[in-house]
Amino acid sequence: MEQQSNITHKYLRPKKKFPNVWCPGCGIGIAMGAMIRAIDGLGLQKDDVAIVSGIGCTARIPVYLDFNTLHTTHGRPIAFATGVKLANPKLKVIVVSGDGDLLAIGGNHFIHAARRNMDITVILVNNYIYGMTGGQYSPTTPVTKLASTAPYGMIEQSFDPAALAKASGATFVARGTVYHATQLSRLMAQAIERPGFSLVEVISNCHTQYGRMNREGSAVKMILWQKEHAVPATVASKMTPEQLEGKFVIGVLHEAQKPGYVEEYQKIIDRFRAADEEKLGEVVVSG
Ligand SMILES: Cc1ncc(C[n+]2csc(CCOP(=O)(O)OP(=O)(O)O)c2C)c(N)n1
Repeated sequence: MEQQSNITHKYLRPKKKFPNVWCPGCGIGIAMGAMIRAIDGLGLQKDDVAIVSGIGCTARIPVYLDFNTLHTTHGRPIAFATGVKLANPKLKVIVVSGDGDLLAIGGNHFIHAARRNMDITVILVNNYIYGMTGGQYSPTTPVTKLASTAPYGMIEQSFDPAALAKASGATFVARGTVYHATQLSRLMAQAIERPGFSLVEVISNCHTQYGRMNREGSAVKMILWQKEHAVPATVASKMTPEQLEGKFVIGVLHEAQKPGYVEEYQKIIDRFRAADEEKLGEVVVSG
């Protein structure tokens, strides 16, 4: 069997872009590795996959990857990904995005793509902050936590991205962490494999911005926090809301069967093609 590091290197563009922009210990590298292993495990060819991002630390992922890639504008990866998928439905289209990119400036695209059950996979690296631009708060920054734009503590309630995706119509929703990297890869593979709109939320660490301001310690300490606070979905289903207080659930959180957008769109195309062919037949007969 191929060594995991070889698998990862097979999909990187090393000469072009390395060294990378991420801080040492950043969870984004683990999330990227998990995604690469998921794609490799599914046996997809590089040309069968398109990875699309907006702007931010997480959004740098496609820059390093040797697939079809698009590094677009802030908040707009889902709009670009939708276009790519409709232009070439055979592609597996994956969006990688941060909590600011996906849920603040890009929030509307997110809910509507989920509502449409657009056939794309969204991998959200949730580090609870705008990492790249100086630690401003995002829609997932927890109440009371500090950010450069919340120096007295966050007073806004935060989004639960998984619950938001489910409520908006997503047909596969999962959550993992960069600590549980093997499980994360499995969840990503499940999401990529199935049609419809899928979300994998990845709980990650930004120790340089969020961690420093909130005195949460080193990268290692923040990643161990994930281990201590994550509860598998199977265990959580037997726990009371009180027991789950302060914890978060990992695993598959929601699955549903609904027609995907691409399938429905194709049905319209097929209907009009069939009608056109019928008309052409009439012209030939009457002529
Ligand atoms: C239209 C626009 N507004 C603002 C910015 C500045 N900007 C770039 S990245 C970013 C936030 C990124 O945060 P997040 O998506 O959480 O990603 P992270 O860096 O934490 O991975 C912002 C506000 C921009 N590039 N374009």
